[in-house]
Amino acid sequence: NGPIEGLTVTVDLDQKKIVKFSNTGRGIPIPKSSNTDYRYTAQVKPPELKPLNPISMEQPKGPSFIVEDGHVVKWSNWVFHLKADQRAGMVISRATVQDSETGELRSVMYKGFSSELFVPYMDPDEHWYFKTYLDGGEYGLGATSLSLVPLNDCPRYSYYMDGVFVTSDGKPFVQSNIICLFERYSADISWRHSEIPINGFQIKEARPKVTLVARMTASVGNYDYIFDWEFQTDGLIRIKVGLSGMLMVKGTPHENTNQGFDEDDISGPLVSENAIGVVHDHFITFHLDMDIDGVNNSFVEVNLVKKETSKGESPRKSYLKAKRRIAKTEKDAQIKLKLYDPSEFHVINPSSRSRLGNPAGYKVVPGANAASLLAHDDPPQLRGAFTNNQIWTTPYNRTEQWAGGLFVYQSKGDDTLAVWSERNRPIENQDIVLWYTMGFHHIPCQEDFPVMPTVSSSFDLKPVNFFQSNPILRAAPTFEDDLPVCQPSAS
Ligand SMILES: *[C@@H]1O[C@H](CO)[C@@H](O)[C@H](O)[C@H]1NC(C)=O
Ligand SMILES: *[C@@H]1O[C@H](CO)[C@@H](O)[C@H](O)[C@H]1NC(C)=O
Ligand SMILES: [Cu+2]
Repeated sequence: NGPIEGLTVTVDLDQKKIVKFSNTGRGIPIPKSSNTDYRYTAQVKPPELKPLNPISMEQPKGPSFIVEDGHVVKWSNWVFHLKADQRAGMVISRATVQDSETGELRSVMYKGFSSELFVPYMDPDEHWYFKTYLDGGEYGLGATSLSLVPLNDCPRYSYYMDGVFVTSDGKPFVQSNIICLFERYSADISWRHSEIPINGFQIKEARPKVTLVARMTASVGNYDYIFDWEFQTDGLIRIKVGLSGMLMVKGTPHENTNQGFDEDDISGPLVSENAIGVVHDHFITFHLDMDIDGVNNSFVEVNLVKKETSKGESPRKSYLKAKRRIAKTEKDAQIKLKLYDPSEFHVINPSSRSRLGNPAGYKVVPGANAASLLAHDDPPQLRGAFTNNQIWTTPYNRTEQWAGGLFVYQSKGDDTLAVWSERNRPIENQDIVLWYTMGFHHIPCQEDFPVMPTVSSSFDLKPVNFFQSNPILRAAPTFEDDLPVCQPSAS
């Protein structure tokens, strides 16, 4: 199943005619298929590792969440609506969290989903230049989703949800078990503090972290994407994307890097005999319609500015100061991430104030990221221009949901987030949508072949002056008696 390199047939679908036939790949062998079967049942050699003892998380009283009407999830202090969409994949809407003082449900996000996924390959060759996919609009992150594998994709006690989609001829169909919902205990600590004993008096406090995860995967051709929305009791939402599956490889006459192999002549590293892993990027853009305590919100950049002291003022020469700037219009909220000029990015409700007068907010906390370095006038980058910034904020507009445009097949980039944002509309104290793009540069390596171990990145939506104080201060620790030690059942 290796590539037949250098063979491209161009078909005019309207005329149903082959309009071009190009075969420049003579002399490039088809890579051997040996050692590429990744099915467990097809393995002939023993596993690389001694198998680990069985491990799982037990929930003797069952999970703590409930799902009402098939979609409304209630867990701990969270209530939200969860569904699968043919194009966006998983959609979280009307996410509300309980106030830690009053118990009242407060709005955090009206709707959040992955709006587009852009994957440009870095090879200008006649057979490769067009491999610049918009996987959301061209294939669909729900349409390419298959039933999850119990115990391996999702743990025991998961709740599975179906997607109700439509075929290309307009008939409805059910894609079963494509979302799973489960509680996660990964032996992490949600908070702790201990104090050095003074007069024999010691304090040691620690709380375990248990979270709720909604997961959906997409198998878009060769690649697999794993989308997680993870909810924490401290109000944080972590959005994580994992990449696995198979590389799209390019055939090459080379079997190894010894003979006549010139890195400058090829578009990526050799990952197997006669197969190159072409360098490429992945960008996933999220539409996050934040509604912090209501629809009218503002985007605030809190910039850390370096200050220098004047002579004799202090033994210190420099320090940092946080400076807030409210974005008035869209262009004030076009953000390129910078390590040496850092900022926090808050969405606040200026009319919802804490007892101290701080506006209630959530901040978007970027994780590992990568920016698109293609020329802005490169045709694929025009179509993927929503990756020109990592963060954008637009006024809510129901026809501006899809960052690459509503119709992306053969699009030229005239209906992208970059085009909408160029209008520079007012965004202060309005119903606004925050857009965050997560990016990966992928220089393949041998370990990525034949199937890649998962690579992932995430970003957080984290409360900032939303609660009056630590919202899980009064959470109970776990005691020995809370956890039965499970024994294997007698056979
Ligand atoms: C939001 O602000 C708009 C003006 O920008 C106003 O017309 C609307 O009433 C406000 N909505 C709420 C719920 O406060
Ligand atoms: C809403 O979006 C569409 C498509 O971008 C645009 O034509 C329209 O002008 C927008 N409306 C407003 C009020 O910005
Ligand atoms: Cu990749």
